[in-house]
Amino acid sequence: MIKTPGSVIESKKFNGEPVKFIHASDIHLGCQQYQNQHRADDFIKAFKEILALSMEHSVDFIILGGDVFTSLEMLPGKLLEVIDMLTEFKVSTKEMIPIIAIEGNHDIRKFSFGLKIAKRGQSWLKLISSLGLIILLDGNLDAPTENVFKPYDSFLKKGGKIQIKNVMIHGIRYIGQEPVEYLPKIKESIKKEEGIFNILLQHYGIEGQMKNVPGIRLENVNQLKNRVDYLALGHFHHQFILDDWIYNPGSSEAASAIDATYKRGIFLVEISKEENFTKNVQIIRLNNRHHQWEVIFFPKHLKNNKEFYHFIFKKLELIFLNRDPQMETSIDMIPVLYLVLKGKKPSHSLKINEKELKNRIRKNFPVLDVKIYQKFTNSIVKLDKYM
Ligand SMILES: [Mn+2]
Repeated sequence: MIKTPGSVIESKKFNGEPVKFIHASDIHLGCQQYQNQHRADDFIKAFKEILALSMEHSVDFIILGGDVFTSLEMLPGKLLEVIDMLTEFKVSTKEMIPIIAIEGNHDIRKFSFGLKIAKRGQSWLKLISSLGLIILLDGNLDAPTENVFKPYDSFLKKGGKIQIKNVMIHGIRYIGQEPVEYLPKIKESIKKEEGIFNILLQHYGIEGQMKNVPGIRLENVNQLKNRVDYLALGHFHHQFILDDWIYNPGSSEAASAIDATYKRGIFLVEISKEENFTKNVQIIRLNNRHHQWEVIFFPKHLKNNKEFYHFIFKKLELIFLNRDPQMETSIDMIPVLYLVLKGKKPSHSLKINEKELKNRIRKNFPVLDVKIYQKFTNSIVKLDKYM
């Protein structure tokens, strides 16, 4: 069977053969965390792992729920790495695993280089879609309902839906954090066809799944339920599954220190049909760099720099005493260290130079980078809620 991304693959009924796909989101390619080059590579590495898993499990397609790129600013070398990786994937899979994506708020940011963009909508995803490396879906909400989800045209590289085996994937780019007003139209535009499993790819969260982050209320999104078999979300970096039909995998790499504490990963989904469709959803945790949180408690006021460094280094030596010897040999194995300083604040004469402290720790211990949180009891900074 000849199958090119973009073509509508033959529509035969499920004959017991299941359809498999990977649902990932929020890869944030181009993220330059802590201005650390190796950290930037971690995001590309996470994408690479998703591609490798898709081959290992022989999936039929991959869906990405937006925020594939973190911003419009990206170094040419990094973009080339992404293009080379996708080209190699396309060749080695003989184009049998199409990657289907939508644009998230980060992909189509309002600002670039600190300036507001006059014409919003440019994205790196559009660029790699025009190179034929991914299928970018974007339903047109301004069109009449029958034309919102036009079948993907692989020549024009445009469309709102694509059918792979008996799965119809619909997608619309980011349209706001709470796009409730569009839901009735989206519902009307999705056809429920006998023997077809409907996926809707969207970039928003569900209210209550992350504290203080806006999202759609579950009761509102429920109106889509009789048209959509699998609502594939992106946006919230925290993983959640609701009522066995709403799925959000979370970010692929930790795009912030808080992300590192969330449950995140990807979904490997298998759909089969006997009487009705059955879904088997497996949660896969990606092999991300380790994020190590350590707390050092100061039982008394330390008076000078020498005492301060001596105290911290003695504690760190204990912490890293039983480290995996592999850590020393591979830059991929060493963690990002989040160091929380608690207890009695060192006396005023001692000024903590965080930059110097970080550099000295990096020089002496197997850590990729260090983030320091000063949470002394008499400091005015409030304790983080997740500590
Ligand atoms: Mn995101």
